[in-house]
Order: sequence, then structure tokens, then C-alpha cells
Amino acid sequence: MDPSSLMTPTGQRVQSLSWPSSVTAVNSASSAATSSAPSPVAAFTCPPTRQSSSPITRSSRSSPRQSYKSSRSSLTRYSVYTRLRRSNRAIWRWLLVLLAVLISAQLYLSIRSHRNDLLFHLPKEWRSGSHRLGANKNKYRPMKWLTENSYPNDLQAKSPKAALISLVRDEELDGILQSMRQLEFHWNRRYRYPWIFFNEKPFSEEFKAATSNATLAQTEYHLVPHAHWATPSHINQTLYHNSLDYLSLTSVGKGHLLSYHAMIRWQSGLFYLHPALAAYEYYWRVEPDVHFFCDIPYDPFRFMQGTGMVYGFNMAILDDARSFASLWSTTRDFITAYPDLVHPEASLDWLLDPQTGLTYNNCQFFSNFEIGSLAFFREDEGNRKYFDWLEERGGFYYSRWGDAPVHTLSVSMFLPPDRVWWFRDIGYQHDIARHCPPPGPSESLAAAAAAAPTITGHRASTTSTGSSTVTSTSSSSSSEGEEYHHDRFWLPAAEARQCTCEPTSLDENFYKLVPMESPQRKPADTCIRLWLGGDFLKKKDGWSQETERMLGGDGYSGYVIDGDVM
Ligand SMILES: Nc1nc2c(ncn2[C@@H]2O[C@H](COP(=O)(O)OP(=O)(O)O)[C@@H](O)[C@H]2O)c(=O)[nH]1
Ligand SMILES: [Mg+2]
Repeated sequence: MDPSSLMTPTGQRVQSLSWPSSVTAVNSASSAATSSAPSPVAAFTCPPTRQSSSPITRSSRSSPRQSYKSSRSSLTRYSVYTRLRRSNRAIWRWLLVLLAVLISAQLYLSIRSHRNDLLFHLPKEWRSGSHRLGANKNKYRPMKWLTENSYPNDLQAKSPKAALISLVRDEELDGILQSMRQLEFHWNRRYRYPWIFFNEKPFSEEFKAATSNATLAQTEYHLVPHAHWATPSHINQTLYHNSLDYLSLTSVGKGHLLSYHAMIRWQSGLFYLHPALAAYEYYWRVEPDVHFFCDIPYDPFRFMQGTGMVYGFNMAILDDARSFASLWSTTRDFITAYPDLVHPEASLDWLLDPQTGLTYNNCQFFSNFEIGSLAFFREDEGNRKYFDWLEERGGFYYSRWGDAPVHTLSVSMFLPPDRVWWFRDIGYQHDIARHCPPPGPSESLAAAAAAAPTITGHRASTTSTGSSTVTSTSSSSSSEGEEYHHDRFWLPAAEARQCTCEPTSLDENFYKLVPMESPQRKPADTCIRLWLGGDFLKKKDGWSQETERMLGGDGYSGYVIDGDVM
């Protein structure tokens, strides 16, 4: 597939990035200097002067000079005039030298500042769609894994050390019981992964009794260490309280709550350091009052391990930029300071908006649902240093840097995209954001899949089955290194996956948190499409965002795959 068709023209980005205005200014200044230089130079080395050095001219000039000797006044006039001309020449010469020095200095400085530019450090691939496509080759072949390890083959292998984890308050007991009941019913009653609860205050006996009764698995209750919850000493309390006032005035969600700031900091960079998780490899974050709608006929922890996945999400949404002001500029500074920590195959494409000179487009993985590798968060040097960098700058307090944008940026900087998985098949709801998977494959497709031992999702050249696109392949075509894309998968054992929700569209949750009417600039495509890339961004012939908006639409229809017809 031609990658250039998948993204905003690469040239534009590279052009705007490779040659910042300062450099262009220097170039034009330098070319202007060269083109305009001839005039002073010409004046300086004008023919009469040059001629004076030629022997013929010298001899021809000697006689008038001698004749002038007789006239003292004219000699004086002549020498003053000559001196003036000579000193003029010297001034011009010096001016030229000065100009050259200035241009060189400016060029040098601009190259230096250009070197500090974020994208100067990033591999070229970061600036084009080709990388995302190329990188989507997962040698573990997740589709094959799912086919072979879903119900009834889902319990065959040894489970990894993994846990369901929840930071929760005592008073949120009803909410966490609701989340537990649904996840237990649809999945964990068969797998029995432990539940580990965290709180900054001791849990009540009632909380412990009720939650341990809600599962057949083990439950654990832990205190968050004081140092991980208390406001760090380097935080300026006056600035912090001013920020709380500001966030309260602007009604940025829960930003005025002191506890919220402690919570986002812990969820961003401290939860994985809790000693209770030291022996665990994977976690699944669960919040109170969330909903799980579908049976999950396989073990997502084993899936993560078996396919080399490091981070799994369920929704990619746009969030209120006021809640994480300056997070992007701080992140940019981090990349500039530690370019080598960024994964060579990382892809920030989906988060950087070409319309705004590649600044953060405010898309993020909705982190109240997360299935992740603890080893990555604990041990990846980039992730650890990134959190320390953010912590030092105090934005968890002076702003409201949430764990969602922080994890999103971290995962996108320090992992290749094929280590991140969209759990599209898990029906889930958090507050007003709901994701419900579309129906499974048609019967014929399921039969084809049953006949062939592998079933693979491709972005291109696929069999389209209404709202889902699946290609069934013979086992021989599923060779090692076969191209795989995250886009979608429907399990052969679709009948094992029952959902108690109405399917939602691909773009359903894009602006649930940032209404279309808000003045915040919106990305060109919805967050999940930007993450998916490829054919998911293609528009129907003749479609245009302006026309759609003129007709009363939101400007996010008209997609070739899974998009509403305008
Ligand atoms: N123990 C404890 N948990 C909290 C506190 N604040 C938030 N949480 C938990 O942190 C998670 C996220 O908080 P929530 O209020 O849902 O934030 P939102 O999802 O951004 O609206 C939930 O699991 C909450 O139960 C707190 O002060 N103490
Ligand atoms: Mg929540």
C-alpha cells in the first residue's frame, strides 16, 4: 500500500519541520546577501580602481600625477579625495566582513536550534505513515494466537502472573462491586485472577468482606505508601492553590480536588512501583462504576504474553486540552533532552497534528481501562525518566496532567506500535463513553475460519463483511512475518462472545469529553482512526469535510471503512 495515501502529505510535514522559519530566514538572508552583495562589492572593486593596478593605467596615470605636483592645492584636494575613497573602501570591506560574520553566526545558531528541534532527533519514519504500516508486523501473529487460544482452548496453558487492580475509596464500594460483578460474570469466573485493591486510607472490614464475596478469586488490600500520595516537597503550595482555583473556575473535570492530583500522579507513574505488584507481570486496571458488556472467550493476559503486547486499550478519545496544559511542551523538551530514549520504531504520528505544526492533538488512550505490562512501566528507562521529568516540573499539581495523556505519550514514545493492542472486542463503558463491538463475522466467514486454522485481519485487500473486515487465509499463507494490522478481528468462536449492548460506531467516543461546539481545535480525523491509520482514514469519492458540515454533519463521516455515508 502506498503510505503516502494514508497520511497528510509527508512533504508538507518534512518541509515545515526540516526548515524552520529561522533557517529559511537565514537562507533567504544569505541568498539576498549574495544577490545584493555585488552592489557594494562592485562599488568597492569598480573598474577605475582595478584599472589603476594595471601597468598601462599606472603609466598613463603617472604623467598627470606629476603635472599636479605643481599645484599644491589641487594635490591636497586630490589626496584628501583619494584618502576618502580609500577609507570608504576600507569601511565597505569591513562592513562586508561583518555581514559575512553575522550571517555565519546566525546560520550556526539556527542550525543549533534546529538540532534541538524535536523532529530533528526523530527517525525519519516518525514523519510519515510508512513507518506505522511497516511496523505493524508482529511476528507473534495475534490473530493466529486468538484463533488458537479462544474458547474452548482458552484454558490450556499456564497463566502469567497477573492481577486485576483498582485504586478505590471505601465509599465507592457499590461502584466497585458493580464493576466486579460484570467482569467476573463475563470473564474472570473462569480465570480466577486475583483482585488487588489500593487506597491511601485503610479499607473498612465491610469493603473487604463485600469485595471478597464478589469473586471466587483471591483479594488483597493495600495502602498506597504515604510518599506516593502526599504532595512532594518541591511543589510550591501557593502556585498549586492558584492552579486549583483556576481549574475550579474553568470547570476542568475534578481539577479542583486535591485528592484528584494525588490520584493522577499515582496512576501516571507510581502504581507499578507498589511492592504488592512486584511479583506480577501484567495488570488490568478496573475502576468503580464501569461496565463490561461482552463475554471474553480468551485470556487477555495470556494474549498479551503470547503476542508480545505491552499495552492494551479499549477507547481512544479526545480530551479537554485545558486539563493538561503544557504537557506537550514539557514532553517535547524531554525528547530533546533524551532523544536516545525514544524507541527507534516508535510512532507519534497519530498524536501530532500537521495542521498545528506537529503539536499534540490531545488524543489519548482512555486509561480507566488498561491492560499492560508492569515490566514496561517499571523497567523501561524512557518511561521512568519521563515520569521523573514530569514530576520535577510539577504539572500533576500546577496543571492537571492526567494518567491518560501521560501513559498515551509514554507508550507512543517508548514502544513500537505493534506492541499496543486495541481490545475492540471488549464491550466497556466509563461514564458517558461507551464502546460496544459490532456483531461478529457472518456464519460463512466463521465457517471459513473454522476450516482454515488461521484468520488474519488486514487493512487492505480484504473480504468486507458489512461493518467488519476480515480475511481468512490458509495456513500456508500465514507465514512468519506475514503482514498484520491491528484493525479488527472477529473470533471464529464468535458464538462464544455475547454482548449486552448495542454496537457503537467506530467513532462513537471521539468527542464525548470535548463537545464539537468547544473552541478547542479538533484533529482532522477521529482519534481511533488516527491510531489505526491506513484505509481507516480514506474518504468516499467526492466527500469533503466542509460540505458535510454545511449539511449539518460533524465533519467526521464519509469514511470508506466503517463510516457513515454522507
Ligand atoms: N483511594 C482513592 N481512590 C481514588 C481517589 N480519587 C480517585 N480515586 C480512584 O481513581 C480512579 C479514577 O478516579 P475518577 O474519579 O474515576 O477519575 P476520572 O475517571 O478521571 O473521572 C477511580 O478508580 C477512583 O476510584 C482518592 O482520593 N482515593
Ligand atoms: Mg473514572
